[in-house]
Amino acid sequence: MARQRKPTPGVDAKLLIKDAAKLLPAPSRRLFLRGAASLGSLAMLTGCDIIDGPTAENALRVVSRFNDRVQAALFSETTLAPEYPESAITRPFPFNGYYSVDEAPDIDGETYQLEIGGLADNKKPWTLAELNRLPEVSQITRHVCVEGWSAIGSWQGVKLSDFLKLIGADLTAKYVWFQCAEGYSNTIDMPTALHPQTQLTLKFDHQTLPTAYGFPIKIRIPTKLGFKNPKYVTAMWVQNNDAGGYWENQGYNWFSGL
Ligand SMILES: Nc1nc2c(c(=O)[nH]1)N[C@H]1C(S)=C(S)[C@@H](COP(=O)(O)O)O[C@H]1N2
Ligand SMILES: [Mo]
Repeated sequence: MARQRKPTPGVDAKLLIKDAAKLLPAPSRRLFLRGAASLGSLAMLTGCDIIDGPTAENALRVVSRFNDRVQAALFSETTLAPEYPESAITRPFPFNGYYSVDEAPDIDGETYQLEIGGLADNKKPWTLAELNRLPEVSQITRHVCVEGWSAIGSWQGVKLSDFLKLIGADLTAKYVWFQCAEGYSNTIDMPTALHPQTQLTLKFDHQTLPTAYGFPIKIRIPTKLGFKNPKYVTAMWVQNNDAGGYWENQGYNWFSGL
């Protein structure tokens, strides 16, 4: 016998179930929708009695955290994002930010320095000239934005795992946190930071990264949604605490893998 549940004020159970299903990773979503899609089964799946939360938003956050755990478990350092030929590059590549392109940060490349902090042996700041002398890697991959568009771009830069080793970062630390010039920020987990396609990007299509796409530095992570790819990066911290990020703090999935 199904246990009767008192409705939570402000929560439309049907809508909540629909939203929650959208957040679930595909295999569990199919199972969930095929079976009795109910708040009860959602609670069983997530291990949390979500309707005890005061708001639907809280409930969705619980599902989202569950999703993060599942995705983090599925994430593999050896699974590569697809790469594409030059002819597939989207031109012009779209700009996106929480402001218009003419309000994008205008950083002076001559005086710029990338600040290093946290659990790293060598915290010497890096100039662009120094970064540009490091061995270059290149990728043509798809960028996927939660706002409903995707585009294929060409990015060049330094393999982030090589850079982390170079600065003597503690590779057993849990997170890498990025601070951006205009206040945006982002935290990624260490396995993602060490993924072979995660790049400290200095160029777009073999040219200096244009202002629109994050000059002087973007962190390109083709295994993650667009908002986990910080632009205008000014500081990088290796740390064990999760400093969150611009969208994550507003309830978006932390892991946001593809
Ligand atoms: N500093 C900073 N980084 C950011 C953003 C931003 O607003 N500021 N937007 C994110 C989002 S939501 C997307 S989709 C991509 C867009 O990158 P693009 O302008 O190169 O397409 O940047 C991500 N990184
Ligand atoms: Mo995005």
